[in-house]
Amino acid sequence: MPHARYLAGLLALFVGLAGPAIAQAQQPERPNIVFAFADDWGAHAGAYGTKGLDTPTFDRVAEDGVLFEHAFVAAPSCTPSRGAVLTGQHIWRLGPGANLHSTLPAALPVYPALLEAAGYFAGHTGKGWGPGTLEPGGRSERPAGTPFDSFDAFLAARPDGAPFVFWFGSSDPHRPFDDSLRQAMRIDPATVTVPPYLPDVPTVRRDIANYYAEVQRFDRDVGALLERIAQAGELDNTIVVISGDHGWPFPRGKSHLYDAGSRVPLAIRWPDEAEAQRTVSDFVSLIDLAPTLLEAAGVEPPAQMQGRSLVGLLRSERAGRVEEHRAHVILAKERHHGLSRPDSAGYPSRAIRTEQFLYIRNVKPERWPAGSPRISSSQWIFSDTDDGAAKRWMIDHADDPLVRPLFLLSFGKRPAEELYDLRTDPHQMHNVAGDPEYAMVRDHLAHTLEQELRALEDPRMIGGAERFDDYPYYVGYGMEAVEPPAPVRRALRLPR
Ligand SMILES: [Ca+2]
Repeated sequence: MPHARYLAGLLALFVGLAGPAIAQAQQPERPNIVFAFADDWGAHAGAYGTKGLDTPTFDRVAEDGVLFEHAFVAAPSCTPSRGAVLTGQHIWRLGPGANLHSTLPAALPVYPALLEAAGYFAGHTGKGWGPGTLEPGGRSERPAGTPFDSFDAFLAARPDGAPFVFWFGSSDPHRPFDDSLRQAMRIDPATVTVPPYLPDVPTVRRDIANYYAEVQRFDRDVGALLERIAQAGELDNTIVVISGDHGWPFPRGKSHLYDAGSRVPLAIRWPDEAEAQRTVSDFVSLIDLAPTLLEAAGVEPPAQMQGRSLVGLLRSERAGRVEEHRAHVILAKERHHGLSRPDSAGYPSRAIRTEQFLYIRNVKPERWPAGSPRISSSQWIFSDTDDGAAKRWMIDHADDPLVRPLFLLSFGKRPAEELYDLRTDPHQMHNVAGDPEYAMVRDHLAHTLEQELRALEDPRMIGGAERFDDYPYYVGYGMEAVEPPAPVRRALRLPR
């Protein structure tokens, strides 16, 4: 916006001549920024029509602002997803930060620090960047801002008059789950929706209901936070963003590039700037948030940020498809759990998600996508999928003829290319990459993906990608070779 910049320049000149008293009077009040970030929350909320799940806070923020139908993470794994949000860059630009339990090199600018340098007061509670270890990356400050025990402590430490940027990091709805929370919240497993890639059995229903309970706890905690901001008289000058770091922790969800792993809720409320009651269907990536928040605060995003500011979209007053160029997102995975495969190898893959299609390129199809069935870490096999009731049930029943097709979708090997037609297959279960009818679509998407990855300087395209398997995994426990359980061995036709 050259016009705005010109005006800002004039203002700066005027301020320089006239002194700070005028500056105070002329400068528009900069908005506070609150980012409420759930851990493992897929696109499930009342506002999205999820039955049996009560999310009044998220729904209200969506109602008071903009609800995004097509919001995706950069990667379906905590550490890289959070690193991408903070830096506004794709995960392959984060060096070791592309992997789980890694580090985030100090040379990468993060939006809370940039806002802090511009006079904001920056802090966070709970889970910020991570899990990982900052020291090897040479970083001395926490990427999400100074840690505080509570929002009240953060507010009390804020210098008079400074706008604030606050990261509310929850550990909900991350596993392990707790039956008693579900019972206290009175969530009836009979009312949950079981997607067709999971077996519809009581154990899975209870597991989903337990997940709903933690989503509701997150929503309640965000509600209490917003109440505190309102009591402090700041809510009308606060941008509120609510989202999650990747999809739900179920088979074929977290750690996978399907929607179940990569699509997340997103609502943004920006009083007086973003017209309320709008549902936007543009494809947005959470890497767009960093440049958005910087621009909203009047700070120029650094050139290396690859996300594209949503400020224009937020101010547009339009609903549905708003900005033509937001027609797809790019997704990536390198290494999730570091003890899933021999030699700590990852499962590198890239994807492009358009309105109608999901196209995935698996770079190493000879590897196991959810982890090897012959390696255990902390008593888990298939470590890329978190341990839990649904996963265990599928392992125990892997060779049941009715379960085996679903088991193979979540835990079996995958071809180099996957293509899903979302018009007929919204849950992305029927790979049509080899279907001659889809050859043109497949080739077009493969070409578009490759072009974009090159333009975005992905080592998987331009060279140097071997290092992603070599970066250290900063976790103490070890891996051991195991014999797969009999149902798994039979389902996968593995020799003894
Ligand atoms: Ca997570």
